[in-house]
Amino acid sequence: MVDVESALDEAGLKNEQVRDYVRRWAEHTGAERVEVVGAADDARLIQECLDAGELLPAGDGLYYSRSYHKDTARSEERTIVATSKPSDAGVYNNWRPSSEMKPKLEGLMRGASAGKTMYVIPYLMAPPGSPLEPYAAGVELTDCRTVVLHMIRMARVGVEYVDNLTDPDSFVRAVHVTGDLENLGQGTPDDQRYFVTVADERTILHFGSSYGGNALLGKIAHGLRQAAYDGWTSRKFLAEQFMLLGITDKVTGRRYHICGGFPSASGKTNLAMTLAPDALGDRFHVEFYGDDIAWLWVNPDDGRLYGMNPENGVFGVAKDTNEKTNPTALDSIAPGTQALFTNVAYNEKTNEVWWEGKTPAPPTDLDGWRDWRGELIAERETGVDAPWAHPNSRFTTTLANVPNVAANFEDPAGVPIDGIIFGGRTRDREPLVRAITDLAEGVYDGLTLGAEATFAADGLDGQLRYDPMSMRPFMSYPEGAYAAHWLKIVGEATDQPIFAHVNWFQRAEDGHFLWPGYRENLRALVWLMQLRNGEVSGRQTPVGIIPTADELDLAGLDLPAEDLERILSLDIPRWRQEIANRQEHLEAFTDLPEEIWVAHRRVAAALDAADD
Ligand code: GTP
Ligand code: SPV
Ligand code: MN
Repeated sequence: MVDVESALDEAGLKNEQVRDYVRRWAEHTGAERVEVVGAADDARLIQECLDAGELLPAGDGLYYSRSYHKDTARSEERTIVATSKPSDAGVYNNWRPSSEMKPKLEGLMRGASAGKTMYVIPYLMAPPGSPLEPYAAGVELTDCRTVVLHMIRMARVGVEYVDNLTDPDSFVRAVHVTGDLENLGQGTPDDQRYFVTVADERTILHFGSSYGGNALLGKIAHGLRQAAYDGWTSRKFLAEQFMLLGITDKVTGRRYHICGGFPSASGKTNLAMTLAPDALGDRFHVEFYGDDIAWLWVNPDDGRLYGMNPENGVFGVAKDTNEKTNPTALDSIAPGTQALFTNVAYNEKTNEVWWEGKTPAPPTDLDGWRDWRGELIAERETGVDAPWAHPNSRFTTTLANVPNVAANFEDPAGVPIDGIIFGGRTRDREPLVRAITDLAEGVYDGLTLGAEATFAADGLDGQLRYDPMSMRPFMSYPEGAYAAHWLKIVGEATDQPIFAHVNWFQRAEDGHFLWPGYRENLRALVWLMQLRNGEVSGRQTPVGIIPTADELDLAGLDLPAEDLERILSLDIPRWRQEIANRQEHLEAFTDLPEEIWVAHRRVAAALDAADD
């Protein structure tokens, strides 16, 4: 029997409820050792991973790992929200009774960590002192050492976060057991993996993966699914897959904060880390707060909606990250940052890493290069042009490494939100930006966010699907109640944010993007803030206010006139078709608030009345 008591004593972990939980799962999983970890253990754990071959050196203070080749993304169909209440079932949350799922997971996890170390990771998903701190503490148990290194970067980690809880029982119990990855039948009818959030017990049980959101349980399992459920049941807050950024107007001194949802792998990290385009750089400064999760609540002192990023790091898509698209991301993974790379290509002789889009063409000297699966590139058969890096390969680094991170990024007070934006990969129909000033219509717009699916989820790419508020894979309670909760929380704000829908991904018939995207996206956000201030008025359309060509600051941008015209206009017949799809999409949700239907009918009627 493993000596749990000494491990807990040695770490100074005093919380009796946490100790009970660790004891129970150490025994259940059959782990051989128990080790409590904190951020200060990082260097030692890195060295242990290097010694064991779990990490490879990727330059000074940079590390590389490969995951099992069938374990490279979130698995949506294996992800389940379980509770004791059938009324918690929604369209997207794959609800199952907890009485069915808990025994199943306990069965899979029994004895499954035999011979391994069980790491105990006490963490906090909030800046310390946040008003939402009571919902932010958790303890992940994992039998995978590289998961610990990722958690140390993505969350605030240490025993202090669970030893001083006002209610010693108010932490999320998050158990991760890797399982025998080579024998789990990933993607077959005999799939053994289960990723379950038992939301009404604040317990997360994930079995069968060591990748990303399947395994770093503070991130989306707690930070999104559990937190969304907690925010709803407490009636206090929203937890959304949103980026959060600040814009300072250096001329007027005004600061704006914008948050917003884009489905997975659709541009949150890139937008949040963006720099102003050179031509606008003298006037505007962009600050980074968060790239994947925002928790939102109303501050009763000033009646404004506030937001904060509960994470401590970035788990960013590597593909197409380069000097031009995202220079701040490159700085955040530069030598010395202790960044981790997963499933990119790796040169075993030079220790360099590469991914598609890092440079315009792959390295010409193939010597030493292996693809994400570990195969030598030089030995590929001719004609094989599979990507060197997995399309969902990632880098992991801390917020503090991002050069334009906001000075107050850890301020527990959070920041007041001026704008909420939604955007997906949509190759037609959606203009560059359309602003919405009505709350119900803004929420309606979020609920009807649609996008092409991406590689961030197993087996999906390119299909069009609705992804409400970019929360489809993270939804934990029924969509009707979710919409009502949005109306309630944001409705409590006396000074409400403006909403907008943006699209950086519209394409011409020949396939080229009509808008250059990346840093240039700031131009649409600046216009939105000017609209909120009443400095521009735009053009009212059936689906919101669109900028006129002369309102948009296009200084230094060489955009073909016909492309500009396309992204600032509406294809009305195409929009009328969309309304029929939306009707069907929304009808699937029970108890959708009447305000949302009113907004839908108003938009539909305005489109019917519009000229083609
Ligand atoms: P998750 O971490 O999966 O939630 O993704 P994300 O929403 O943070 O997406 P990210 O910013 O990492 O972008 C995903 C992909 O979209 C990357 O390959 C980017 O290069 C690409 N991308 C981001 N912004 C733009 C843009 O403005 N235009 C174009 N064309 N591509 C973009
Ligand atoms: C996403 O897929 O939206 C991510 C990566 O941010 S993961 O943590 O794997 O969910
Ligand atoms: Mn995400």
